[in-house]
Amino acid sequence: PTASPVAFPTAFPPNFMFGTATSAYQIEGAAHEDCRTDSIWDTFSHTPGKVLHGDTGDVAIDFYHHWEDDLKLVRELGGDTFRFSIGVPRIIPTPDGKPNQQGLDFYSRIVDKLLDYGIKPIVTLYHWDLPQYLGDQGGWLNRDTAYRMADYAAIVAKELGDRVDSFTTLNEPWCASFLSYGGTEHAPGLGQGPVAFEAAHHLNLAHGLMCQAVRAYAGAKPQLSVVLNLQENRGDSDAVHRLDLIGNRTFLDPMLRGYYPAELFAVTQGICDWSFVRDGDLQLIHQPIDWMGLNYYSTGLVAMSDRPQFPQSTAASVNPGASDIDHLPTPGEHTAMDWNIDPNGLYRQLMRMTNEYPEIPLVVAENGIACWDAVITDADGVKHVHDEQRIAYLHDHLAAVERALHDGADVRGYFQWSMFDNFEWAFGYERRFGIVYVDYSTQERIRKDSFAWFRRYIAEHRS
Ligand code: PNW
Repeated sequence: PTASPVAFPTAFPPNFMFGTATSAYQIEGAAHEDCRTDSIWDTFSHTPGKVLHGDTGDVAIDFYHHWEDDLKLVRELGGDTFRFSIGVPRIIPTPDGKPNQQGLDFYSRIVDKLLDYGIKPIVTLYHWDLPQYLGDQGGWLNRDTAYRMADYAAIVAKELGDRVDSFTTLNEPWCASFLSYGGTEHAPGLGQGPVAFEAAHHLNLAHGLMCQAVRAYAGAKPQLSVVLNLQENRGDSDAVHRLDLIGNRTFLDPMLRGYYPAELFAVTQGICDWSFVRDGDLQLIHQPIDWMGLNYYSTGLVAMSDRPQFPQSTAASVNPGASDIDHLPTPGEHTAMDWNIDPNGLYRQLMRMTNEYPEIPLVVAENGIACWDAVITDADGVKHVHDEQRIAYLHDHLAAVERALHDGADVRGYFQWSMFDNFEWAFGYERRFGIVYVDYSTQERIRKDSFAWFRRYIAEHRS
């Protein structure tokens, strides 16, 4: 099936949420101001060789000091919502668990300003900046981390829950477990393959406990959600099936169904005994939620190889239990991340969720593209960024969302990643995802052409 062109009238339902997304460590800077302490990403980015060019989030786009002007840009864009995350080490900077009022006040001011502007804040509670003191105790391999994060969620819900009615527990637990504990590319970069399942289980547990904490302490009836980056692959059907089991159903099934699939235990036999799953955990994880966020960027191409499935149970691997699967070069146009562009992958993913988990409303919580953006001064003497590739990408992916809506998917929102250029994790500042360009030497903000394009798109499509 193909996602474009769209041959029917606009499908976006009333109250569809258009917006953009950001996360704390990627934009804020001010790493040691107002009592903030290190997160595992501060430690990781300051470890030589981990992040491209040795970039760190120490300054980032200095949103901590530019937030008022930056939120004016958010208002100018005209979206209904703004998705941002709370920096955990600003809120609970020390192992004693005491809340830091300066940190809470920062986010409280942001919430108030957004509400002033008529923009709905969507608060992500965990976007990867685990306090280093929890990292020192094993991070997500320590079951206690889930309980500590629930305590943190309760504090945020108490402080902001009178004004914020939409909380996301976790952003992309796959990255926070498989890329971070299985592989080496994300903090803490442990690289111990199969332990990723244990980290994933503790993240699942944190999701359930955080849902309970927010529900207990926030206002009337908070909207709860979680955001996953489902591995979207094509190619050999056995390979696609196994990667879906390992990377996707490890999160989808416990969260939405209250079980781990039996096939997952079978596939991981010999590398993971799942003894970390305790009685009652699955009931805790299986909390009612209001929507499932999906972050979609690209589609992979996979095939079975001649290698054995388990060379070494402790080998670094982002896909433990899949070492016999090859990731092939993808066809077609690629982005500055070298990710291929496949809007139909977004359509397929939305329809797959609609068919297999029909009860849960969906939100495209991130979608966007890194481009080799360049600032040029046009004849008008004004600085421009002509990012036609980004405009085409957004256009085609929004068309895929429209097509999925038309075909019965219950999609409630679309968030472009990202409002601003920012710290792109292991790729530092070289890769730019923003619709607003940031000059990192002056902190000047320059609206890219895609900003004007998305602004008009929202104005024309919101109801
Ligand atoms: C997501 N991968 O990260 C995050 O939610 C954002 O913070 C990030 O900036 C954005 O996508 C763009 O990368 C991912 O390697 C990072 O599969 C890496 C992967 C997937 C998502």
